[in-house]
Amino acid sequence: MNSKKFEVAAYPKMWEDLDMDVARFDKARLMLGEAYEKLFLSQALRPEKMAYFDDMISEIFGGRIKEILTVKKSGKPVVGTFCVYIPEEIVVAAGGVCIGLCGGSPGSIPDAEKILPRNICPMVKSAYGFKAGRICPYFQAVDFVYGETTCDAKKKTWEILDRLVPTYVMEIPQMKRARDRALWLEEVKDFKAKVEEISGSAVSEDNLAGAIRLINRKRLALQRLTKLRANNPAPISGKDALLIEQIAFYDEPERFAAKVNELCDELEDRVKAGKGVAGDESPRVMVSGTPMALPNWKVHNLLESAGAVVVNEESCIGTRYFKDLIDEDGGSMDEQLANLTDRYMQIDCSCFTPNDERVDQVLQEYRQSGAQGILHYSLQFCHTYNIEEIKIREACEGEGIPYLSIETDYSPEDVGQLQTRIEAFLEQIGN
Ligand code: BJ8
Repeated sequence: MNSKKFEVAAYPKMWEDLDMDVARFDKARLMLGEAYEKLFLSQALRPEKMAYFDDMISEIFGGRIKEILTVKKSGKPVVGTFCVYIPEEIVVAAGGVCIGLCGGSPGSIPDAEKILPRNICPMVKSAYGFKAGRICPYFQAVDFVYGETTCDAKKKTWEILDRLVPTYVMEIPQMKRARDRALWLEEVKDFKAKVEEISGSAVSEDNLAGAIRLINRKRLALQRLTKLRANNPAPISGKDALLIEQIAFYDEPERFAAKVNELCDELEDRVKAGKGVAGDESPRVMVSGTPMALPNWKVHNLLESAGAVVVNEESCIGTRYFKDLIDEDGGSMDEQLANLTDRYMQIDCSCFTPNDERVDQVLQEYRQSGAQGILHYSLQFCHTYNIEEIKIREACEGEGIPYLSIETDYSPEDVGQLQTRIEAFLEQIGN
């Protein structure tokens, strides 16, 4: 156990320059530090190489922002996104930074509810509230936000968000026919044009090829981490793995991939030594469903506090983000954009209909992860995941997989009730 007092570093002058509500944000900073210390640093048998990711959290509102502002000052684009459909390779090819903006905190929801309806997804409200309340330095640093038309809550919120920060919208098809792929390719080209407009120069074939290789390396490192989690005893906790998957959306990709690989080297040694974070009799759970944006650690914390170990996240902050790579063989710009489009069309978000490949993917990841049960996680008011849950449940019943479905938000109100249900579920796994 790490006895060092953990703190998220403060950069009040920089926050002021970013036109933030500094006094309010500073309280959030202190709360994040306390929560992190309690949930993460108190874990037993943590891998030593988690130190880098602890530092990333410590500098989440400072060091990384400075790096991003340096890129911005050089005239390169800084793009905020909310969905894994936005092709970060194009931003990286332009020398810019692509930031997955957060929407995982209850603290910003009251700001959103001043204007948005209460009965929409907490992730959308949280994200909007961060901008409305001026309490996220990343939001303040971006040149523009690129939204998408995946779900109704998001696509209508972008119209309102545009009043606060330039917000462009990419149309994501809802089916996967040839004509949908053609539409998507055109949207990718428009996105590239927007990024080029901000950076003032065209993305070259060589730069795009380099960016594709780089982001593939990042996804490969995350794939390696996921494979290591399949060992029993699990060499890393689900909480730490989720944290790394969350950091993937805002860290510098080259460095991030290298650090994940260093961690994986350590985990490989642990596996060889039969060393894990929990005993090999601990119930192994796979979580599937809606993304858990930083700092949403609620369900992983409940599961692992109850003695389970989470071994997989079938989610966009999880395998849906990194299971597919872009073919690196493309030479011309057209070939590369076609390869990129093909890769992104494989994302099995519930906004697609039909989306049966997700059901197959869940079963495949269940088998590969060595999990003993699946917890389906749906954010409140997320209609597509909530309804698709029916098919996931039926598939699990068909395969005899222990299964629990929960629908929740970010508030602590249902924690007691969830705890009871989770404990019963873990007992079922244990029998
Ligand atoms: S590709 S999962 S990141 S859309 S949970 S905001 S769908 S109401 S997050 Fe997502 Fe892209 Fe799909 Fe992935 Fe709406 Fe549902 Fe909220 Fe959601």
